[in-house]
Amino acid sequence: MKDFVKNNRKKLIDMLNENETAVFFSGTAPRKIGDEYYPFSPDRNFYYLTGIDEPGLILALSKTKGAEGEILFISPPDTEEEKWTGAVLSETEAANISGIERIHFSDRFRDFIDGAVRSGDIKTLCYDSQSNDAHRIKEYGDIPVRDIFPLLGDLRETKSETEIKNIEKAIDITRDGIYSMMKNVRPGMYEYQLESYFDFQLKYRGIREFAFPSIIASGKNAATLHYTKNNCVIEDQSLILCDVGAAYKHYSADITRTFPSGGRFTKRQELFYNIVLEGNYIIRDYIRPGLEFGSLNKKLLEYYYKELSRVGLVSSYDDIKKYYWHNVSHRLGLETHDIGAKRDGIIKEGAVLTVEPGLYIEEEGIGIRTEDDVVVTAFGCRTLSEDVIRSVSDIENFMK
Ligand SMILES: [Mn+2]
Repeated sequence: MKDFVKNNRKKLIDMLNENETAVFFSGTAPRKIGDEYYPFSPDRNFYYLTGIDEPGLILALSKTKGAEGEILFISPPDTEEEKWTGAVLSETEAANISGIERIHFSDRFRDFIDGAVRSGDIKTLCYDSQSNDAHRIKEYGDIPVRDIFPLLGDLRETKSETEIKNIEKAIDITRDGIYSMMKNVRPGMYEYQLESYFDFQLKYRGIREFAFPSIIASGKNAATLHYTKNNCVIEDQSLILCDVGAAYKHYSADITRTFPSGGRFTKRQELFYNIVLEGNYIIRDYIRPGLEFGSLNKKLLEYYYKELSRVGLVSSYDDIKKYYWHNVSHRLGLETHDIGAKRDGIIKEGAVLTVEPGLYIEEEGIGIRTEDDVVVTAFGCRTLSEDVIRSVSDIENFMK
């Protein structure tokens, strides 16, 4: 990760104007209740630029008189606190992970800003408007500020080899968790009991971080897109939609597979399952650089209209939204719904996207989604989750 984050800093500094300093905070763990805190998760832009997973740090990147500057401010050691929570990151560790040479303690950060403003080295302070610590920028006085979040969106949209490898690793572990659920599901068990097979696989393999709360939705529960209660009994002959993801080095996998509780699809389930699966293939075939992001969903809706009217589910284009109302794709990376150049921008080579057509026929207790993760290549895309089985025959054979 060291070369990767060094390169990211270089690219960001190149995008700064003369006498601008960009400031990033690693963040803090949010308080839960009393003296309990939620697990710490680093600010993703800070992490993208340093590779460091530690609260209370500040990064300053600057361009002054044409020279590039990088300073990392870390927490000073606190021997009393360390007896409770362990040692904080040392200067050497911080330097080794990030490749940053100038490291100071964070109690000097204020002096650094004040001094640089007085000397004229800082004329504009750049900050990330989407950071949880964005409000802190006002603490440093009446300096002109500029929002640098859009530049990070540009940078983070295109993934490096290191990032693709991290996502692939997250996908591998996610696949094994899904397979464990397919192997162990029995009608009559609770959705959360099925979920525990996924959780076990992750933790057993050293993964403590989920990309997002797992959705284990059987029957009509699958029609609630972000169903995470996972507390219903799995009925015989029902479909179970599992939308799950491990995170590896904070890079997310996001995979959905839908399979029958008894190991065999009914004819009706198979009919709709195959329509969704074909939609998944059509969109993956269609993706290429230069397309408008929104065109992917249009493509799916055209196909759905043709197929769903053929089988008599819809009679007008408008009817489709009763059965499918989300989007077929989003960016994936350090965040599960990752940031990018523009919300409805153009698809770029090197971007990682999900492909996730779904169909939810609540009155029949059928909810289906088939979600894969792809990286956009020069002429199309490569499916990172290619080997996670998805056809009816592969799933039925596997579950036998
Ligand atoms: Mn998704």
